[in-house]
Amino acid sequence: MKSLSKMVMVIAVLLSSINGFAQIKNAKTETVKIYGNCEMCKTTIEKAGNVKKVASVDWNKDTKVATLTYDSDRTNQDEILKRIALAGYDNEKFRAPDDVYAKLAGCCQYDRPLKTVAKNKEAGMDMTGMKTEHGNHDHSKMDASAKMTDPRISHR
Ligand SMILES: [Cu+2]
Repeated sequence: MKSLSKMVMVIAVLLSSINGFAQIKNAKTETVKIYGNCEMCKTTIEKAGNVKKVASVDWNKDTKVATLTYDSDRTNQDEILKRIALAGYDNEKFRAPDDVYAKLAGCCQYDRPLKTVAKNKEAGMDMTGMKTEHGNHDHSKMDASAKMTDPRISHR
């Protein structure tokens, strides 16, 4: 039994160091949709989202899905997605400022999600999503993210 639990621990440590999450405490992992095209987008998205020991972003350019791993005591999904939107990338929660999007390299100017589609289809989904999120929200975190609010990005 003793050697088995030791082995389990060793495997756990190995896995976490491979993923680079070893330094993130209170780690929470979520997957979110972030629009983008290529390897360059991946670099920009991940650089914008990553904060050493606090948040780690791994974006897949084929599926356009990012895996966020973050210290849930020190940050939240909104803060990470806001930074990514400010770097020019639309995502599930925030729309990037038009001027930042316009400055992306030509190959990186992904097809933006249509506003009308967002209204007809996603708006209903977002509403329910926001409601549940609101219910679970811890007020200290809400205040922290409110400070970061950039007038150029709109909450979808
Ligand atoms: Cu790109």
